[in-house]
Amino acid sequence: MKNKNSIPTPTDPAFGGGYAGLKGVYGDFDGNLTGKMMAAGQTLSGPTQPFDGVIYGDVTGSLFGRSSGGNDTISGQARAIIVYGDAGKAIGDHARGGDDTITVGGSSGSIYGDAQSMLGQARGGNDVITAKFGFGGVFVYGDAGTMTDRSVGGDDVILLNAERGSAYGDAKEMSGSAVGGNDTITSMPPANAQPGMEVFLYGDAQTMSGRARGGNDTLVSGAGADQMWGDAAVMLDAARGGADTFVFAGNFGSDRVYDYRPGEGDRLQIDVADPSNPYGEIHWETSGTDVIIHVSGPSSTGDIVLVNSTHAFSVSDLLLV
Ligand SMILES: [Ca+2]
Ligand SMILES: [Ca+2]
Ligand SMILES: [Ca+2]
Ligand SMILES: [Ca+2]
Repeated sequence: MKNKNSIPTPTDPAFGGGYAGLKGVYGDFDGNLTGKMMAAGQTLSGPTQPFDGVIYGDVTGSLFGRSSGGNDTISGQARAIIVYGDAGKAIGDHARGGDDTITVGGSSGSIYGDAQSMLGQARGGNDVITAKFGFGGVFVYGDAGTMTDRSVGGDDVILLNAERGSAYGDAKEMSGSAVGGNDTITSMPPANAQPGMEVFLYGDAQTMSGRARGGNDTLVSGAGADQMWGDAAVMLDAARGGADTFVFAGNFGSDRVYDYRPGEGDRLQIDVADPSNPYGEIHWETSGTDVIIHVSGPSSTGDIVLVNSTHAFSVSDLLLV
C-alpha cells in the first residue's frame, strides 16, 4: 500500500454537507482497504484557518475484511473541520481501527476516533483526542457515529476543551450487540468561556438500543455546567450500562448527572480535604425527584444534581479522595 498525502475532494455529501470548500487530507488511500491490508501510521496536518477541511488518518472509504488502520498523529486548526482517525465511511467485517492521537481545533467540528460507522465485528482503536473549539461547537466520537452488530469500541481518552460541544466515548448511536469501551472524558472549558456554555458528556452514546452494552467510563467535570451521562441519554430495549465514575474536583461548577445507577457500579468521586470526615464539606438534599449534592470545602466547590434519582443517597455512594 502506497503512503501518500494528497488532496482528494470527497463527493459523498454525508461527509461534506454544510462544509463549503471542503478539502481533504488522507494518510494511506483514497478508497477502501480489504483482505489483510494494513494502513501505516503517519503524521498528518490539516488545513489552517480560515479554511474548512477533512482529515482521514487512513482511508477516505472503508476498512473491510481483516484490514487494519494505522496509528496516526493528526493535527489541524480549521474553521470547520472533520477528522476520521481511520476511515471516512465504515469499519466492518473483522477490521480494526488504529490507535490515533488527534489534536484539533477551530470554530466547529466533528471528530471520529475511528470511522463514520462500525459494523460486523469491527473494533475501534484506543484513541487520544483533544478538541479545542469555540462557540460553534464540536462533536467528538471516541469511535464512530454509529455502532451496530458486534462491533466493539476502543478505550479512548477525550479532552473536550470547548465552550459548546458533545463528547461520546463510543458513538452517537449503539444498536445490535455493540459494546462500548472504557473511556475517559474530561471537560475543560477554555479560561475565557462565556456564560451559557453547553457541554454534554456521554460515557458511551446518546442512544443505546438492542442488546448494546455500555463500558465502564470515567467522566471528569470541568469548571462549567456539565451535563453528564455515564452510559446514554436514551436506553431502549435490552441495552445495559456499565460501572461509571463521575469525577469532581476543584471549582467544578454546577453539574447534572442524568443516569446515576449505583446498582450498575456507578460512583461519584469527590476530592475533599478530609476523606475521613467529609460531612463539613458535603451536604445533600432531596428536591422533587432529584438529589442535590452541595460541595463546599478547600479542595472542591460546586453542586451536583442527580436527576430523577430514586436511589437513597448516602456517603457510601462517594469515592472520597
Ligand atoms: Ca494512516
Ligand atoms: Ca482510531
Ligand atoms: Ca470508546
Ligand atoms: Ca458507561
